[in-house]
Amino acid sequence: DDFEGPVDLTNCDREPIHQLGAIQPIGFLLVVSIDWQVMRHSKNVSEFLPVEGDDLVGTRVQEFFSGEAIHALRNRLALLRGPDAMERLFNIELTEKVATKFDVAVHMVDGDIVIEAEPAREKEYGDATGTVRSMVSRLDTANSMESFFREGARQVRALTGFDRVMVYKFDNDGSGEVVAEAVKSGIGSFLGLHYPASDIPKQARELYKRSLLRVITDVESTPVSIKPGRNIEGKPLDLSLSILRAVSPIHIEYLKNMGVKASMSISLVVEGELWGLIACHHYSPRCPSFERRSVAELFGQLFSMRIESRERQELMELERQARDMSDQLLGAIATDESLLRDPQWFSEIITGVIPADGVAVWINGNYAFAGQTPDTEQFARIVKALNGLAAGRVYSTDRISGLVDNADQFVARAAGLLAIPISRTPRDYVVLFREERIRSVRWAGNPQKPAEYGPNGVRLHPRESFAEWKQLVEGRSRPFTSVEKRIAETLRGTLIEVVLRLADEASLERK
Ligand code: BLA
Repeated sequence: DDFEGPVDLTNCDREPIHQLGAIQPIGFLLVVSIDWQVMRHSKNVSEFLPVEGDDLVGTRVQEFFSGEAIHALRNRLALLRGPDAMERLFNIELTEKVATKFDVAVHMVDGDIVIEAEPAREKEYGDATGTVRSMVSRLDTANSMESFFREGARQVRALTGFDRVMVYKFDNDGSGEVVAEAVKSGIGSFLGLHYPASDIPKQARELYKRSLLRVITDVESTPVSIKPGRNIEGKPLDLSLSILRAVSPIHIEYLKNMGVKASMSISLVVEGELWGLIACHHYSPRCPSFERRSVAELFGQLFSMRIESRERQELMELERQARDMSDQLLGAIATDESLLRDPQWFSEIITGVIPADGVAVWINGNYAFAGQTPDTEQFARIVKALNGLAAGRVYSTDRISGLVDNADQFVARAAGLLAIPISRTPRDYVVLFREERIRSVRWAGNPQKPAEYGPNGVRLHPRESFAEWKQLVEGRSRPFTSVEKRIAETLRGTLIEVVLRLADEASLERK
């Protein structure tokens, strides 16, 4: 799976970001065999430890680590469990020969030990678990999803001091939205902004599920290479779990174009999937200590667990509301069947559970509209198209233009729909419409400024990537979710029952 040739914007997904053969200069890296012989190392070890010469390959670690340090490392290695395990040691002495203490991470790759060390700050936490516990307890006081996300961003900003901390949530299509932000005053807000899926390529997302925190301390710093680049088997070092991993030059350019000097992101993994990131920006170089990053990472894990349980609760609440709505509909129509033709009434009841901008009802060849909908002629074409689809199921689309011609006449008002067939033949419908998703969004860059070209082309400018997102979502509404479709399906059952009963009653009356 070797990747040859230059990376450009068409093969981004293939850039081997875990094999770039370099680390950031904030620390050093050693790969040692299980008998503690150096197999590879970053070229900067001599900046941290008094070593002889600059080629350490083949030497024994005992020559520059103290016996106690090796003992401590061995003990930690014995604790490693599972394929992606890492152990951490904070504030330890690696050799008596220097006064500096180090924060150290150890993990295994292909049977070798990877040791990464960076100078420790003076002990920052008397009690790191206490810090995390109080951060989390603040989260639990939030009484809405929105304030929960905001509190999460605030806590991470208080912990790490980044200028901007965002909760970035992925959509089904991989694009994302800044759903919460804690930001230094006076630098503008990214809240509510959307970015296309390509801003975070596929392999990066895969990697972020395994390795939960990455920091880029200074976009101007020169990466330090690891030598040899390829071992005797010709393999580059797999840096997937490395805490010092140098970052893709493409992404560095993206950050520079955004004016960002340092960044950090913490993975939010919910039910085994990358749900989003806590993304942090700083407008000057910034390097939180490894210990502080570890606290942030643990906080991210607990935050993710709370997202999971809050989302589950939200779902249960929605399902309860859906049942209430069904009961309400049944009861009301039973006493006043004219309600069945009242879109205003439908709209008030249904959109509380399935948000929509307009509702149309089509019964016995009669239309009725409420809110933002296509007009009569347009709706007739839509109904015709719906009749051509598989019968007897709820149907939804976020792009009506894929269903009927000339939809551009009304997409701004109604770009997506969810149709609930409520009778067999002739088919009657209740249709929910959603407007086009592009709203006026605030943007941090200056849209009047001409696009800037960097070595990797124009698209890396965040403004360009926004333009790309805009293109992708043009003519589309916010999609109807699977939960919403399920609720609509239940509702369909209820409505069909009522419609059939009314039809029976009507035919009895005629007899
Ligand atoms: C990685 N892209 C990332 C990361 C983020 C973003 C958060 C994780 C690394 C980090 O912490 O900085 C994107 N950052 C954003 C977004 C916001 C933000 C959307 O703050 C919104 C506010 N990027 C591109 C294109 C390519 C690309 C077109 O825009 C590829 C052609 C690549 N992004 C790219 C790569 C990485 C990345 C390769 C991985 C970097 C790494 O971990 O080595």
